[in-house]
Amino acid sequence: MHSPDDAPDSLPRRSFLRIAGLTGAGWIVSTAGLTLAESVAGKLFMPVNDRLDALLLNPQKVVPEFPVGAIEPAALIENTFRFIPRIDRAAFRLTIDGAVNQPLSLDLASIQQMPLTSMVIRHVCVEGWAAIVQWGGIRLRDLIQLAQPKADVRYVYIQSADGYYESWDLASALHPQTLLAYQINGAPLPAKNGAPLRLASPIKLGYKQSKWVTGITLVSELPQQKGYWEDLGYEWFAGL
Ligand SMILES: Nc1nc2c(c(=O)[nH]1)N[C@H]1C(S)=C(S)[C@@H](COP(=O)(O)O)O[C@H]1N2
Ligand SMILES: [Mo]
Repeated sequence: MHSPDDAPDSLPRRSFLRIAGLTGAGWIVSTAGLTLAESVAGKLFMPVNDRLDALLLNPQKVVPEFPVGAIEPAALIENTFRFIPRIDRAAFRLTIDGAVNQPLSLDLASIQQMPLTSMVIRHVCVEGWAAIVQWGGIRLRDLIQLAQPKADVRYVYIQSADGYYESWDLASALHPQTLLAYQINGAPLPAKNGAPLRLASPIKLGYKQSKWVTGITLVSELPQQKGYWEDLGYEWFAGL
């Protein structure tokens, strides 16, 4: 009897998972015929994506964070342009597709087994209010790396369950403080704030931080429609 760990590819797979801090069999889920672990291991043998590596390895400026005591739970104003979508958590899948070598479709359990990052940052809405918030979730860069972007990828397009859409430059999406959050102020993210998954980052204005994210598409060119508020005249980059 051979366990899957006796397979010839188990050595690079296991060592890579250890390097990435992603040990644990529970994290291995099926994605388009490959297990997630196989897709991670596959990265070892893929041609190097020089531009992506440069973005990942170049230390990006980290925004100073606040102590937990500075959190302002009452200051975060819900800002929902249409409605709060109903999302069935059991059926929920986050897709990562577009110009990638390994498209992904991940359930919430798989996402929550990826390394958790927590940060206390200031959320700034263009409408003139701000709030210090603690977000917990996974780094968007970890997901993007797993999907193995092709060399011509320059933007990330984000689709939400309420019809909201956004696009980010790749460098900002790969910033170490750009999270797909599922916790707020130490508690599970409520529906009104974007459950099960929303973007959170100290480097962009609030409207860039899509709630109810369902799809992430890596693209080389931006479509005509760049973002819900951008298409109404707001700035696209919206950096802080
Ligand atoms: N899908 C979606 N994401 C969204 C919005 C929205 O209406 N729909 N509003 C944006 C705006 S303008 C802000 S300031 C923040 C507000 O997040 P909050 O409702 O959790 O405070 O979400 C952003 N993300
Ligand atoms: Mo906003």
